[in-house]
Amino acid sequence: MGRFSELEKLRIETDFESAGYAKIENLVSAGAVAELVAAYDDIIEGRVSCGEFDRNLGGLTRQVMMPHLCHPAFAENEAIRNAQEIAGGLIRKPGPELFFSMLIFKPPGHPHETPWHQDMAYSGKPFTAAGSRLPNHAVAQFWLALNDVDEEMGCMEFIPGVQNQPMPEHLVASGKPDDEGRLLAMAHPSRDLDLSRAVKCPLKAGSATVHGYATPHFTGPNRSQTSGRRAFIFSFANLDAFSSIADQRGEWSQRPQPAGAP
Ligand SMILES: O=C(O)CCC(=O)C(=O)O
Repeated sequence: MGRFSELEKLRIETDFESAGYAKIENLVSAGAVAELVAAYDDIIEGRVSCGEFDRNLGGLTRQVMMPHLCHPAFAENEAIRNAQEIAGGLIRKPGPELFFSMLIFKPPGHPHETPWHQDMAYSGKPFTAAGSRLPNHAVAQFWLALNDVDEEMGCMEFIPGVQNQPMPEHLVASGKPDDEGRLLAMAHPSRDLDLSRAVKCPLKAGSATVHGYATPHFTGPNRSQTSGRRAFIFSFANLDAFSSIADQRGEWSQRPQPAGAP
């Protein structure tokens, strides 16, 4: 017996397809949250070193890339196992393997937002050209809250239903354009998105959102003065969805580029 009923899987797939993202209550148990928090804090507090994978996104926000390479708790765990049950349906490919993972940590009082962007913008360097199209189901990216996260702490926000439109213009918001850790942002979010339709997704610890490669999203600063915002983010990719449009992608590589992709 898996984590998800057939009905719940169908609801998540339907939301992902129509809105570009879905919310998943209790992706993992409290026990799994406690194990992941302990591992997370080992890295964030410096007891376990991730070397050059531990950096600041755009020079601003702590981002640890591929934490499974430095801490075994992130390589195999309940979050990945449970997400795997539904990821195949989301990316339309059975038996998906983990593609990419990262931690994005916003300590108490962290002043920086993660600006509106689509993850597919990171496929090109410095960013994918405006007007490009990639199927939203090319990637399913899970954003797991490891503590309660509300709007004040910088929860995920999405614009639903625009994931099949051509990609709006992005720019390098911060960092060097050729750096893997550059931070990208939509150039004209209030012109290209209807921000009044933004849906905020506060989450309890252990719950998650999952969004596709072309779904616009944003997180605000962490205004809490007491709680850090711990997000464990990981994705599954349908590489066929990339190769099927390879000839339209100019200089893009055959493989989606996860590095830096928040
Ligand atoms: O956690 C954040 O601040 C941003 C996360 C994000 O952009 C993503 O998961 O794609």
